Amino acid sequence: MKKIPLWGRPARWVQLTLVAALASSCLSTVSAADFQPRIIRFGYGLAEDSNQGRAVKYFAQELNKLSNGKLRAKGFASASLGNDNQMQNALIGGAQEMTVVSTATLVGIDDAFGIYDLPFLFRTEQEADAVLDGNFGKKLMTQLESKGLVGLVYWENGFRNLTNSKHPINKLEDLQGIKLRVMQNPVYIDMFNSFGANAIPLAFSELFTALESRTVDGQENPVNTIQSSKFYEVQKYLSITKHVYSPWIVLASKKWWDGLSAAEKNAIQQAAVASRDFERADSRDAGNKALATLKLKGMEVTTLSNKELDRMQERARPAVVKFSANGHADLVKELQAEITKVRK
Ligand code: TK8
Repeated sequence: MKKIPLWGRPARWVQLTLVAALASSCLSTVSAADFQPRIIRFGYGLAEDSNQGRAVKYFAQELNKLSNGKLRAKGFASASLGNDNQMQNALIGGAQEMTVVSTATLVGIDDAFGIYDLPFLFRTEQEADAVLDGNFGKKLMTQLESKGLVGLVYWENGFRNLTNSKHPINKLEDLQGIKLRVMQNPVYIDMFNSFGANAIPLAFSELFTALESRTVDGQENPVNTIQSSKFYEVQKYLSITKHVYSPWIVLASKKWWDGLSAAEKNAIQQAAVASRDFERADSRDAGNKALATLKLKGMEVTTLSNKELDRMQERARPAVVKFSANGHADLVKELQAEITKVRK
């Protein structure tokens, strides 16, 4: 039977508008039912005015939009909820909802996370993005669930460089006897000891004071962090070594996550992906400017030659061999194969 319209066939744009209006009203009904008002405590180690702080803020804004204002992430900067390890444990226990930490500091929970710290692994940020966002990075993230953590995305901490207060470092031998703070991770300890430095593991939250009081002579971190943590106030020499590409990982408490609705989980995932893209672009942009700023602040910058970097890589080989031998040989091979694939 032929339908007789009550009025003339509506113009195409009217049809489209009606469909859009209907769709959005459905969406908002769904979200009203599926989102509970929640405050999400999102702790992080760096200053509010850092690439980390800006990305946490961006995440909070995105999540706010995606949940119609129901899910409110509140950032806690400068390790005010605890250092990386303490926050991981707070997430596992359910006392805190979210954090972003260096993957390197996860080794106490899953020692496979030492893999990203093997020296001179990635050559470019793009290689790192492809491996971290691909199957390899996802697999490692998934492993964390059995430990009580949900990995959401990787952000960029960045290529790490050396600073110290003693003298310029132009070659491997210049590191001899330098008391160098490293992250609490055996790969770093082995690596810097093999370079001849005296590696001292310490939480990031204690680092500025340790440098200021000269408990340690130096440290290593990306230029963005050297700037946002004001290390230029207590460190004179910066050496561009890019010895490790260091990822950050955004984590949620599994205990908390399991109690969320599908819509809430979905919104958090989506906001996390958006924050990842924002953070990487922002970090790279800030990184390009940071070196000039650090020079203006009085730092003396040296860039190590490729020959010296090759020597460092060679010298650090035992750290790689040891990590492999500690039950990670297959994982190392798998990662090397991934990198080769990405490089082609
Ligand atoms: C911040 C740390 C920092 C890391 C370090 O909490 O400890 O040196 O590079 O970014 O995770």
